[in-house]
Amino acid sequence: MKYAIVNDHIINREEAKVDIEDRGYQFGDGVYEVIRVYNGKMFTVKEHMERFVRSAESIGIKIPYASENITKMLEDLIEKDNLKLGIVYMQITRGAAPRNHAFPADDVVPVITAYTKEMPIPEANLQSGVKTILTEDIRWLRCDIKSLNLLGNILAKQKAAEQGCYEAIQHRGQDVTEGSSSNVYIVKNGTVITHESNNLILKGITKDVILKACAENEIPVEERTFSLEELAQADEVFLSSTTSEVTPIVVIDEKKVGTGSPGPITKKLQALFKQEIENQCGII
Ligand code: DCS
Repeated sequence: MKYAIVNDHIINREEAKVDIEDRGYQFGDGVYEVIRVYNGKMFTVKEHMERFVRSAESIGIKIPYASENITKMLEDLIEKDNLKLGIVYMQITRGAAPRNHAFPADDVVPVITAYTKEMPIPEANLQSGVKTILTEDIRWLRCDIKSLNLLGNILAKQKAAEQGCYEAIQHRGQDVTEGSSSNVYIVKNGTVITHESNNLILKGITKDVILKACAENEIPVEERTFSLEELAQADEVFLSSTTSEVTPIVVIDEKKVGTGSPGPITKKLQALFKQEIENQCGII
């Protein structure tokens, strides 16, 4: 889109430049968020801002602006770009300093950047479901931090893409963790099962919305590690993320999940998720 945020200014997108010694560029030393925009309004923005602060704090970056001020800037950016349906991408790096692994002196100022992008609701995927592959989770042990370091994730996603699949479901040995950019769930005998939010996965904001909807609608949930065997035996499988919402998974490694089409609990959760979007952002 036309504009970008760099620190506390909204500038023309073409004028936004990166210092070649920015630590985000050299080390992936920073964290990020992707926030959905429906009807020109950010969905679950408070939760995204809280996770942004938490991720930054966990790697020792102090965000130099109050969350409310950043939110206000993002709202201004969305308005200037006239974005109705899409996302905001936002990141913070530790800043630019002569290359050295250890943190630079305290006077180095973190760099925040953000921009918007139009993105439709992935209706076809929501309707029909997507194909996936399995891949070993080769990432580090702090996947709870929404780090700019995404090598493990991008290699997994690329492997999926090369096989004509939408997502890679990662596992550590026999334990399923999450997708390369999504949380993964199975449904067995009416119970929704998904990995507990610990250091091995990202605590998805979409996941929180889904689990709240389950609680409010008496859909049983188990937040625990589940195995590849349980995944193979599941009645339904789905994934969730800011951009993918609640997407049914209908194929894993070329094998059909359940009947091979989106299941009833997945569809119910899609409807509840849509309801929550409309509560926050209006009819879509
Ligand atoms: N797990 C991983 C590894 C992710 O990258 C994401 C989101 C999620 C889970 C789901 O989290 P949210 O529900 O909060 O989106 N990834 C973002 C991304 O990189 N692009 O879009 C969403």
